[in-house]
Amino acid sequence: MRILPTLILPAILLLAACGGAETAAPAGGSIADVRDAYIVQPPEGRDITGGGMHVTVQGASLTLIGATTEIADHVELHTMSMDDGVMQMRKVEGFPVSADAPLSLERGGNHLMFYGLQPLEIGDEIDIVLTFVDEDGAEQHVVTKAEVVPIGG
Ligand SMILES: [Cu+2]
Repeated sequence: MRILPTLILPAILLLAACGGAETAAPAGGSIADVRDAYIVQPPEGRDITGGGMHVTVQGASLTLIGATTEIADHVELHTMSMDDGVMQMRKVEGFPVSADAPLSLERGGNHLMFYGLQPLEIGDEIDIVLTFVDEDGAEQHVVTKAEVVPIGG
């Protein structure tokens, strides 16, 4: 089994080169791992919705700076807070994530907001491409599958 590491390494480099790797490891060595991603099915006739996921990082901290998906025109990073008893969402430029402080995006808190959605069916699995940047400004892309869930679920 000693031959395995030498076989696997070129395959990883090849995937990273074409941007297709699930977890790309740049020279800096930080690896982002994304789990449990979901997109909430919007009410009928609406094309805006929210979504979430859980992100952990091994190595130096990263910042999530954006997301794209084929089923939405664009995706924003939002915070949510209560101002005078009113829920307020605000667009932000990035969410930091480190080994000590994982990032949870969820309904009622920090979340992803999808605009210009195509129709979604409950249970659909949607690819989302997340862009992270490290402290040196190097970008890293992570592809994750998000499940479409009902609004009350
Ligand atoms: Cu929002």
